[in-house]
Amino acid sequence: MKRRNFLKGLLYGTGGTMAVMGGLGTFNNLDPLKAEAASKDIATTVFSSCEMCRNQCPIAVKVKDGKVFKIEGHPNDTAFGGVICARGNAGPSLLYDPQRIKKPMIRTGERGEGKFKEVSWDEAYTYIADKLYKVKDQYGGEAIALASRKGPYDWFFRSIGKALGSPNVFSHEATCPMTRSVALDTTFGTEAIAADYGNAKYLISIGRNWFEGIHVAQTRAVSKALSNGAKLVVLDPRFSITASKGEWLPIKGATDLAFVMAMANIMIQEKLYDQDFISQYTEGFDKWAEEVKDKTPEWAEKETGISKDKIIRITREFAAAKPKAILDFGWRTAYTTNDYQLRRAIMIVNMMIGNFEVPGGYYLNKPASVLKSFPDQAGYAKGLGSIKQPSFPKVAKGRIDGTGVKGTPGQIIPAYDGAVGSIIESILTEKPYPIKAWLVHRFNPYISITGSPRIIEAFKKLDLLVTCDVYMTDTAYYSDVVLPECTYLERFEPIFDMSGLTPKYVIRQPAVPIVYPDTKPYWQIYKELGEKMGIGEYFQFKDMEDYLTQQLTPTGLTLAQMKEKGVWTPPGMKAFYVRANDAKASLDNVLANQSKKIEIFSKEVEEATKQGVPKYVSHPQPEEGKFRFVQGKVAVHTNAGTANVPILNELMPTNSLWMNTVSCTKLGLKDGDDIVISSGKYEQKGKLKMTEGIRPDTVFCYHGFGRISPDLKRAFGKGINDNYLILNEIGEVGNTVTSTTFVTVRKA
Ligand SMILES: Nc1nc2c(c(=O)[nH]1)N[C@H]1C(S)=C(S)[C@@H](COP(=O)(O)OP(=O)(O)OC[C@H]3O[C@@H](n4cnc5c(=O)[nH]c(N)nc54)[C@H](O)[C@@H]3O)O[C@H]1N2
Ligand SMILES: Nc1nc2c(c(=O)[nH]1)N[C@H]1C(S)=C(S)[C@@H](COP(=O)(O)OP(=O)(O)OC[C@H]3O[C@@H](n4cnc5c(=O)[nH]c(N)nc54)[C@H](O)[C@@H]3O)O[C@H]1N2
Ligand code: SF4
Ligand SMILES: [Mo]
Repeated sequence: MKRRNFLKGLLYGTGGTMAVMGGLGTFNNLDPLKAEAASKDIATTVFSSCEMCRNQCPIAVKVKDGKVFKIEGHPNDTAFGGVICARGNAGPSLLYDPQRIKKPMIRTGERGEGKFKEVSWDEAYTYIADKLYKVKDQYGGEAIALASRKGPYDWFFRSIGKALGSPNVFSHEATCPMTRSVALDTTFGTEAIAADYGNAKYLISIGRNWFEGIHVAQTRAVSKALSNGAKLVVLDPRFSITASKGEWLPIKGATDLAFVMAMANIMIQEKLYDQDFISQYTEGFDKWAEEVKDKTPEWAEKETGISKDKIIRITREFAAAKPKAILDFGWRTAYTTNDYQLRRAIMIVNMMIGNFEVPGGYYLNKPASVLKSFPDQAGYAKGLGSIKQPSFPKVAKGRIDGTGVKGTPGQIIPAYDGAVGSIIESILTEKPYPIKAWLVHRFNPYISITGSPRIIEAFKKLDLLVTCDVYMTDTAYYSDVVLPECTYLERFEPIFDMSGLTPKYVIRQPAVPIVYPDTKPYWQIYKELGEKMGIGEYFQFKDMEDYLTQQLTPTGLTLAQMKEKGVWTPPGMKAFYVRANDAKASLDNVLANQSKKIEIFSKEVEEATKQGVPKYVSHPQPEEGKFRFVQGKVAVHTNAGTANVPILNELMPTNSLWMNTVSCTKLGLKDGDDIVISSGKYEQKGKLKMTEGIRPDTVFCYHGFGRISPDLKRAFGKGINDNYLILNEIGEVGNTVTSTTFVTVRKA
């Protein structure tokens, strides 16, 4: 394909491929021309940030006659280039959806029966407060768990649990990038490391699917690299949209570590690595060299199904492009129980080409707090303030997942995130002690954590389940109290620190007044609940404008400036890489490890996992008649979030199970057949998609479907819920495990 057509295809979707970025209208009739015509006489533009997924891209919201009619990318943000993705475009469709939850509700029937009564906010708060204090009195504060998708609401939401003496506060991270974060943390002493895709000349993706698992700035950066001639190699058992842009290697699932170790083996054999970098900045390389000594390309060919010649060629190409080459560290990194060791090995191979703190490699994010340590840059540092809070009561017991404070020997999972799946285990097994109340914010465990049937069992055992969401989700449907939040287009949120190569602050502010008068923003919900519970001292701000002002004061920026600009970066400051002009520059201000070295061998990890350097573990492969079941993102939906959003539901109302043509023929199945997928223990019905674009031993579906809440009227009962089939396993660093379940498939 010619480069220009290729790029056009990328932005607007090639034949058969759904639009990846931009271009979609936002009225229910999906007519871009109408939206364009309306934009000619706009009344106002409000700068804010998107929340159709957690990337929080800066946006320009077009408002006319008090209604949002269109959302565009923020025109002045270079990384995002003034564009948003299809989901971001669909914001107004969520905002005005009559199926949003509009009033607080308390369950009246049996759990899962769907009988609720509408109540006032005061009744809802009183009910929650009474039940929480009952649980606390009977079982202790530790019997209360809180889980949310990691985000700006954490401070407010978590304050409730911490004030009640609960150590069991969780983010969703164990279902997403946990293995990568812990790998970065244990190698570099910080997880705040990012990749400079835009300047890279060679990119290898290990399942990272930039064109469906979208982050607008990253997807654009990869597009930029490709249009500048960079080579892309994609290891994925499935032909993803990303694979279609480069050389596809249909690797056997769960064997990526063999490929990565073989790369290291070849680079050492052929002396292709950067010996100066390794000796100046790293420790433990010898132990790694020993570990990969027998991980030859011949061996890796048997494990991965990729020919040794290809592994050798790609390794040579990768090393030749050093340091502007990136072996990508992934995003949703929850494939196997030892995915963590894979992510460590990936970063070690990257460091072998010295692609750190140089353009086209990896770099430390540079927020104000980091800039302060670089004398040349300190002038640009303007750190955000935090809001005063009295100290929380001491907790009586340790966390249910056993995670402790970082730095404790044997302890590598960040306690801020924890292993969210352990909530379900604790409810069901009462080990190490039972969780009796669960507060859920902006998170849908039923769809998002593996083992959905067990999750329902767990819900049923609780004394209290509270969900705060914008929809009556599957988890909300099983809750005792449902709290309706207003959407991101109707609320303020804390200033968001989005620093990358330069510091960057982004605001979220209401574009329009609250649409459904009985919905509220989270900051108000948790402040009011706190006050009702007698723990109001943890919420020391009048309203969000006061909160934002407290945050901004130390920076010298005003709220009025942020409201007007939407995004702030230090004027005149250039992106800086510590080693850009000096390959031997000190990394002492970058590495946060005590050793101030990049730890290829880690004592801490040796103690925690017995793998001071990553070791290979061979995972079983499916026997004849069974298939490895893998999943992924689709460009027009977000995780568990958007299946019911009108426009996005219209674009893609359901998912299907991808199976290779050869396997379909063997089983006597054809495209579009109604099928039953079985993991032995659990079954899901679905439709079959016959394709050449997947390994014959693997099946795939897009995540986020198979919804059981009838109040999601558009999405209810459509498609396959992957997590219903996936057998629950918890990985080495508390991660969920989503690529090691085998299934059989038959005609329905
Ligand atoms: N449009 C859109 N964009 C999103 C999201 C969304 O829901 N929709 N979600 C956001 C979030 S939360 C995240 S975490 C990111 C996720 O971004 P990515 O991690 O890039 O996205 P996934 O689609 O989950 O990637 C999974 C890919 O890995 C492959 N895979 C499965 N098992 C294996 C294996 O063992 N080895 C290899 N090599 N490949 C395997 C699957 O076939 C699939 O193509 O996307 C973000 N952006
Ligand atoms: N098998 C399998 N499991 C997976 C994945 C997979 O690919 N395969 N993907 C994993 C990944 S990468 C992730 S990140 C997780 C994501 O898991 P979740 O965090 O559960 O998913 P989200 O789509 O982010 O949406 C969470 C909820 O937020 C709600 N929401 C949206 N806006 C608002 C708001 O303004 N306020 C409130 N209160 N709620 C709001 C949505 O309605 C939705 O119910 O799932 C993980 N689970
Ligand atoms: S990636 Fe798309 S949905 Fe996510 S925040 Fe950005 S524009 Fe919104
Ligand atoms: Mo994620």
